[in-house]
Amino acid sequence: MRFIHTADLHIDQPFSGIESDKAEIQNLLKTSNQDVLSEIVDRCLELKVDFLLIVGDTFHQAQSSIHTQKAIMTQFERLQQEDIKVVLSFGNHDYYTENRYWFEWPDNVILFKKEEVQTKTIQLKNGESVSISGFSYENQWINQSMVPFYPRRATDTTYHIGFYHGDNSKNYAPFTPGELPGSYDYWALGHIHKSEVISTNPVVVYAGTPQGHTKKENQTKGVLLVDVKSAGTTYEWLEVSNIKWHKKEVSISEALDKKELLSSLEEALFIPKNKYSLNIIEADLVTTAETTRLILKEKEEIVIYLQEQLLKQSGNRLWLKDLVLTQSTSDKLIMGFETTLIDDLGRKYKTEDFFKKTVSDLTEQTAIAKYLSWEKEDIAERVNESSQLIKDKMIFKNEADQ
Ligand SMILES: [Mn+2]
Repeated sequence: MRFIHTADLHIDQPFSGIESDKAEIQNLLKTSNQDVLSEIVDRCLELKVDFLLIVGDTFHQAQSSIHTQKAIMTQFERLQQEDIKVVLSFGNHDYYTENRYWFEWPDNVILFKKEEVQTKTIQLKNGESVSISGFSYENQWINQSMVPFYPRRATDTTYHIGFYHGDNSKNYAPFTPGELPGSYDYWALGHIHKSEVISTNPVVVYAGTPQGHTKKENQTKGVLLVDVKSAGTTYEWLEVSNIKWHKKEVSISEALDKKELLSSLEEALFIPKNKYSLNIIEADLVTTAETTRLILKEKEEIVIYLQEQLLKQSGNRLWLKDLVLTQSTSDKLIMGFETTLIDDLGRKYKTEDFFKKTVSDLTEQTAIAKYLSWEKEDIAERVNESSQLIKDKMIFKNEADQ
């Protein structure tokens, strides 16, 4: 038995943080989500899978548009023509309500519509069969674990797989993957957008979203191609995304003049041609205090300039989302003495007489004095806090080359 497992397509979710008014980019963003689904369907056809399993949140909104619904139905019809089934459940984003759909689902689509664990059976072309257990959301939240409702492994089908859309927080059918029946051949998880293999025996996997929509969603691996045989379950990731989010660290440690700086940045941010239609870059620039000051003065203009240059050089494949400035630690004040000196000074200030003499400028002012009085313990505490503050702000001789 062979199938593809995906989840959390969020097919009508916009991409956050891309403000280009270029028509090419606008068009790409408009069609990108649907291209991802089309790519998944291409893979199903190529690899001749038995079915495509989608574990919730196919739509970003409970009320999806006619346009999006039609696009999805069209893709599912492509699978129907090759007699490939689609097993679809609904998550917390696209929780199921019957009257929201404008079209009949094609006959090859097996829907889980109920907020209760159900088991459906598929007869495979090679004579084998599979039981599939899982549930959908009919509300935005499910506040109880659904784990207790999963049946024992079926004895009347060759295989048994389960799916679960949720996590361990209180609104999303709270569970931990370790509680799921271990006798199933595969557990297809949805809801968490980061792709993650939770366990290999049994195989329990969060597919993650196949297409990231925000800068945080840069750890997605695609969809899973799963093969289940009597000898066991194997899987591999298939990358299907169009738009790739990158977090790129760029370091410029030498002092550069303005002209050199711009060309160095252009060079450092460039990503050679790859399979993605668009690469979104969030750059973290680590540089000297001087360069940081130089860039900060005209940051907005610099970013706009770099965006234009990168688009042009890459043939509209690169989009600089932001340039975050981090000052390198080499600019921290390096002291010519060691931390022990601070401790020595601290001991001196902790003696009551010395401390009181030091703060006498304050305590001798009558308006202030009535609010200030220090017990011995207070003094020690103040001095310790101050010493720590100094240690945090500076780099000392004994730490400088660490
Ligand atoms: Mn979800």
